[in-house]
Amino acid sequence: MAKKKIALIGGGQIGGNLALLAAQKELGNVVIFDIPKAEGMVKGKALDLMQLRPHDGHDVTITGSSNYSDISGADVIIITAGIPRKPGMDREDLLGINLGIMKDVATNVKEYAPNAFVIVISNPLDAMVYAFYKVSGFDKNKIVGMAGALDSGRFRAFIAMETGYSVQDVTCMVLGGHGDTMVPITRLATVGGVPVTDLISPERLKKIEDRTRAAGGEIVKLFGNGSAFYAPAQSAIEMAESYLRDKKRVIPCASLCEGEFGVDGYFIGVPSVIGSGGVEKVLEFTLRDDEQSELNKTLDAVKKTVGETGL
Ligand code: TXD
Repeated sequence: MAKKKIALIGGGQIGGNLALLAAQKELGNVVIFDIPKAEGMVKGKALDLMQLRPHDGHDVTITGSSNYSDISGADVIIITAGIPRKPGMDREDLLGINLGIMKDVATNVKEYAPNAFVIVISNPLDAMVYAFYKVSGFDKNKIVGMAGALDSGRFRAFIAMETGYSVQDVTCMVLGGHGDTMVPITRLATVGGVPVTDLISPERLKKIEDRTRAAGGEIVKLFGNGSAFYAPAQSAIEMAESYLRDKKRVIPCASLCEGEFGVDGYFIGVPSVIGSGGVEKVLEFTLRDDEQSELNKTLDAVKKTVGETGL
């Protein structure tokens, strides 16, 4: 069977790690695309990764380019094009610059890879995935935003750090916008099926929820320049793999809701089934009143930023 093709639009901190992870999982041949001034960087990363292959034994090709024609026919597109936050910035502060970039990216992806499954990572995430949808005209099931996988992973990591139990056995979900108003659904979090509310005090759980919401900013502050990239890259690769291998994983993703959870016409973090059809289904479930009001609050934040796109 012919190898799949994964095109990474943006070959920076996350993009470079996406290329490494995609190659190591042999998801397909990888093209790292970036703007001309970064062409040397992506060609260098691609060459370095080609030289890593003998150690890993993964027979895929990795190339770097600043020519959009090189993404032609990609099966999966993962977009990190844009600038990351600096300390003191909210994700929403990136809108002005990253919206212009996303419009350009969407136009080119529509031209060169019209049948791809598109995973948007760039911030402000919920507005950027919406912008891609509006500009590209792609079907809603072929576009998804990566945020909930990362935020839920952070929540899981903090629960495992608190309890000392294996991260493998911690399950939970974080819904809503990728921002300070995101909604950890703590009542459904378990360690090996045991509710976390039976393992961790309410006070500690509140601190873990707050740390999850602020986790991106915590790393931005530590770095001083740039934001997280290892966990975001792995989170997006899980989504790409579920699409390419039709795994039907249920992952919190920014998917277009058309009535689910009382949301209509916005991309927001919800449990999403990812398979060969792309976002095949949003798994809706009954929220408690307090959870629904938190979701409504995060939806208001998403609506505000989406409104500023003018799309
Ligand atoms: O969970 C999430 N969705 C977030 C997303 C998690 C972490 C980071 N988040 C956002 O991803 C972050 O706020 C940024 O908006 C993006 C990318 O973060 P990254 O850390 O990878 O930023 P870099 O290292 O600056 O890489 C961005 C690359 C860089 O190489 C630029 O040259 C390139 O984007 N770029 C472009 N590529 C293609 N086309 C255009 N127009 C373009 N402009 C810049």
